[in-house]
Amino acid sequence: MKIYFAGSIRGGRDEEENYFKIIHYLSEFGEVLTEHVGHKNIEKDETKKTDNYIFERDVSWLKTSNIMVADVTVPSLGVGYEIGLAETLGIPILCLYNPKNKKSLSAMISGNKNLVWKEYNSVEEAQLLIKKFISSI
Ligand code: 6K6
Repeated sequence: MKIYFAGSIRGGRDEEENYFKIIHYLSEFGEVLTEHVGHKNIEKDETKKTDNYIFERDVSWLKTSNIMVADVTVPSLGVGYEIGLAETLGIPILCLYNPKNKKSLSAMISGNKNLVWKEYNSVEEAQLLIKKFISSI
């Protein structure tokens, strides 16, 4: 199974450690195409690539993915775009939202019946939600 993990990059890296742990867990279920989203040095590694290269690469990965898991705790234009594209492509989407940041979740996510969104307060909770989501599809 190919898994597309989406998480904020230029939107802010506050949740970077959680991304890393969630990606590590997801890799038990299949290949996480975007494992670099959890890397500490993504800003250094990926800035060697052009924005157009990153866009084309990520969109082509998304098109081959079987599921998307998006951490929507930190608002990100890129993550929002990827969720919209995954919806259009009919890819099952799980959005994980940690309310600790006190940034309200966009109604474009919480009001969208074509995706599943869940709150989590710990990585262990996120893992359970992922397990349930994967066994439901
Ligand atoms: C890092 C720092 C500055 O530029 C970079 C390199 N950029 C990216 N590298 C890899 N994936 C990216 C990059 N920018 C956006 N993405 C994709 O969009 C990822 O798949 C993320 O899920 C999402 C993040 O979007 P922003 O708007 O928060 O950057």
